[in-house]
Amino acid sequence: MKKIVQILIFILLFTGLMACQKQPVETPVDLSTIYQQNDVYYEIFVRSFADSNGDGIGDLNGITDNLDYLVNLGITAVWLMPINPSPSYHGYDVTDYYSINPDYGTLEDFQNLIDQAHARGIEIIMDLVINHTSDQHPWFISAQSSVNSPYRDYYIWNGNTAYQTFGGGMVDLNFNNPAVITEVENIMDFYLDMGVHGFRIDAAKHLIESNNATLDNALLILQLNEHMKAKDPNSFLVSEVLDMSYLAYADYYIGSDSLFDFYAAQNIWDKVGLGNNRYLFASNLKKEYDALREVKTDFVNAPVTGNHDMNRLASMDGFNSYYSLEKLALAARINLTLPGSPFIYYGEELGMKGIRYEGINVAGYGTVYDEYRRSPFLWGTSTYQTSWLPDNGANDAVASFADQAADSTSLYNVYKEIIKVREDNPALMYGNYFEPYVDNNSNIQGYVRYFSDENVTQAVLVLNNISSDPRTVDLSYLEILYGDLNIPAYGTLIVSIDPDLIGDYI
Ligand SMILES: [Ca+2]
Ligand SMILES: [Ca+2]
Repeated sequence: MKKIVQILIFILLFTGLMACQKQPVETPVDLSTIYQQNDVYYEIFVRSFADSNGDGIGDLNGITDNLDYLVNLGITAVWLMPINPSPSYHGYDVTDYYSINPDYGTLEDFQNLIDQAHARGIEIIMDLVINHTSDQHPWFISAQSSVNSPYRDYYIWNGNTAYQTFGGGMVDLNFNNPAVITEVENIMDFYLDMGVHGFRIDAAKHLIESNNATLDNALLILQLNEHMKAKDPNSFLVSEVLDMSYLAYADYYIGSDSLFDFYAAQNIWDKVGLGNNRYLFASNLKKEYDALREVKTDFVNAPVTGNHDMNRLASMDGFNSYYSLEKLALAARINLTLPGSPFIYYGEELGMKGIRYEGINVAGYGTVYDEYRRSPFLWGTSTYQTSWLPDNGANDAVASFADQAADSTSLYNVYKEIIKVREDNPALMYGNYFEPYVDNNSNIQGYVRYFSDENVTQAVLVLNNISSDPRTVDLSYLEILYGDLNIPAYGTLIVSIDPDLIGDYI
């Protein structure tokens, strides 16, 4: 008995010491195996990421060869932008849903990528581009050739002209035809059987054009998601509803596991970047989360600071001049402490720049629009460097991965550190609890995150200094998980708080 008491005292002392060293919160089980929809995502434009065979074009084997890059950064899941054959450089107009763009590799390469990623604890989701096909897809070629084609009703006709939401030869599929839904379910099954974790539904609000489009689309996505869940209950479906108002996308939680949080993104751009109405930051987000919770209590949001359809964060007004690096770092720390599964667009961790051009000619390439929002990742070494797009000098002043990895103060290392803090603290990683800090003002914007299940209960307070002056907070009695009580300009402090005393902080 005495021996057992000694052991217990030792364990208590030992765990106390561990806590002082900011070790991960101790849990009897690996929570990531329970909450499989919570990940830290990395969005990859395959053409620009890593070239394995020297043709200058990124490919699947290049990703496989660089999975350790993702592991070292802390990434646990990847969103691959379209990888099916397509006549366009971006791939958002598919000609064959069952094979791989030859520039990117083969189905065998994709299987190998999935398997190698799984071996490192990384899941893969795919872009599911189903609002439209390419007008070069065999379905459409047949459909256009004859009103008697079995594929005629796969599309939406006005006379002999097929409806296009986006133009450019992207012809909309007809989701009033059950055969089209079956085709999509078959495509999903094909890739789920290969081991993908789920899908990102492209252009979700355009799938069905009707007077009741939001509900019609949400219910269509629900049908697809239920099909997927019957096959894999842990799978993940995130819908792209490109709107800056949460009121416009909240109802898509009817069928989606997750939605990109463009409202939070816009608040980050506006409050952190431009400094507008900073005192509203946390309260705005609370309003959004409360609205989402009314549709789906266990919503898993997908916070972002940008994606391939937007000018890169480092090129945005407010982020491209004074305190640029500090603001980019704060945007990252906010994005990675919000509820859900945060997404990082490749190159954001380096502060890469890039904007849209309205059809200018680039020597050696041709006419460009969104290409420079999706430019080659900056490895800093020739190995794996992609070069399909001529360098326009926009990133001349941006340090490469090789340089940033060696610099402990780099943006890359800010990302790496805050991702680790998120993954070590269940209050940040799981659940969607979010309440604004009681003493928020126009400089300090904080929020409490909390998580509790049968394995662990934890609460943390995240304080962001959205100002160019250092701010000192009087919380010295709390355990610091990240940062310093003297919060530098655009800095972040994360402290552990007693879950029973949350009421003192909100
Ligand atoms: Ca290649
Ligand atoms: Ca449509």
